Amino acid sequence: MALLPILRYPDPRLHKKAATVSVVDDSIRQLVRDMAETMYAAPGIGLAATQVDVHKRVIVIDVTEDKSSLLVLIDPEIVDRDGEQVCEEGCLSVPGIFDKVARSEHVRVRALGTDGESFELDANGLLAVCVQHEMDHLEGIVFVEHLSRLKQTRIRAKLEKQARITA
Ligand code: GNR
Ligand code: NI
Repeated sequence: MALLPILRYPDPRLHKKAATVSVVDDSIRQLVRDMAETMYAAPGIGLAATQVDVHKRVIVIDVTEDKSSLLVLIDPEIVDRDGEQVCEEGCLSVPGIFDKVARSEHVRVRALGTDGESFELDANGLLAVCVQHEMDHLEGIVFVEHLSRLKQTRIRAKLEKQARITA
């Protein structure tokens, strides 16, 4: 097991597009274990491989209060969506920044599990938000890119200043 370092916005590596996995082998299962450990330690409710500088389509999520239900999505695709919800989002790659983003209320996702088998999942509410937030990461999109250009500029300046102080 290993804790992986999490990239911080505005790192350009957060904008890389992740590659399809197709074959779930032991190296992918090891990545999933390390990502789960990193997510729980952070703590966060989700983590995309992009955030740990691995550009493969792998996501871990656990939205339960007691951290009892790890969900692993490999090569996820949204096969259906409806409705709209607005949720206050945060991101482990954008520490200290929280803002409202509009997402679909419901998504149906098809993905591979750690056994390499395809399955489908219906997600609503916070789980649906988290799935969409993590799938954005795999496309190189950080949640702040859903905000106004003015907010993005301010957030970038704030995090660049923070990075200079902590460097
Ligand atoms: O821990 C996280 N919390 C969160 C809250 C509202 C909407 C989305 C999220 S995901 C985030 C972890 C993270 O950055 N995943 O990429
Ligand atoms: Ni995030």
